[in-house]
Amino acid sequence: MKTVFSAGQLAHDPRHEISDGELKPAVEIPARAEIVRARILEAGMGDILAPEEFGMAPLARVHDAGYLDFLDSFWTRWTEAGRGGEAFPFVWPVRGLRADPVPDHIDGLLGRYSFDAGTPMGEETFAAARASANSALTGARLVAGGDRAAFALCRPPGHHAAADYYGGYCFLNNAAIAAQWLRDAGAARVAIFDVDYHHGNGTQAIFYDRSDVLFLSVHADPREEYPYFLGHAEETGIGAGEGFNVNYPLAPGADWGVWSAALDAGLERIARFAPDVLVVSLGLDPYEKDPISRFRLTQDDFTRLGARLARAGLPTLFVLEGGYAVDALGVNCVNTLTGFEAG
Ligand code: OKP
Ligand code: ZN
Repeated sequence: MKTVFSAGQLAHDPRHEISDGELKPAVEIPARAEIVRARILEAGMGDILAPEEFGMAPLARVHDAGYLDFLDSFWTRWTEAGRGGEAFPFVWPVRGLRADPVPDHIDGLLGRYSFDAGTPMGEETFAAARASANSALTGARLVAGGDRAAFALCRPPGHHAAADYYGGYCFLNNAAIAAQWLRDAGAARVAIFDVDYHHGNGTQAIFYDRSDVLFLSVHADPREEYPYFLGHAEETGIGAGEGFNVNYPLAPGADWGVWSAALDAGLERIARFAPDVLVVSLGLDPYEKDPISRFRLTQDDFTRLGARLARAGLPTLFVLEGGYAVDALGVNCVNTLTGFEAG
């Protein structure tokens, strides 16, 4: 299958993140994309294409206009306030405070348009996030044009970003933008299956009231894990979307036996939904040696994952999400994709 990736995605190159009460080295780094790219070439998996430029319109189908303005003007506002380097929010409009009116000051804007303090943002962040979204959109166009599958090598990732907030290393929701583009290109129903270790709170929120996009997620129980405030089993959708959101929270420590049972349940739900296209939010952090995660998938389990996804028999767009065991990331990613191709 073809891969879509742009060197522009490397420009977001954070130094630090706030984690465990410290300023620690960032884990969502350009080396993640480089090692995946290298492994694709080494394995001879297929061509790596540069993305096409889709402009702002497909982003605005998913994200709030004020949020996109904030991302676009962030660096100007940050430097005009006398700051440089990486920005972190520190105040949020929680229960009882007002999210409107939107503040003028950059510190207020950072809180208004984020949900965590763990996500560094710098001068090149929005440009890199746009390039990442263009990779997802180009992959979507390949699949809409008849390719059985495509791989969007997206980083920064997307699944924690909602219509009007960033967080979890995510700024633009690549999978959601691609799914909406596929709908607009004529797909009646799109399923998004999120297999990242962390719940895809942003994607869930974007499609929560809709029956045309089915969202499913297998992830660590939010009682125990980030993002803590979404991803419980009882979240099944609202209004027209009731029954079209499916969460499979698992206790930390889940191995392939436990994990693949949830995967199979999700695939059965997808079969009943009968989508035109499947979008896979491909997080590789369920890996047993991932430094920030606590599931136990092995390198061979990712091959099995790809093969099971292939059995759904659907045109499939893979969108990279998390995965922080950098040395193993290329193998785990390509195992999934070649497992799909062989399956
Ligand atoms: C993004 B993705 C651990 C800090 C964890 C947030 C994790 C974001 C994961 N001490 N910070 O879903 O892989
Ligand atoms: Zn993750």
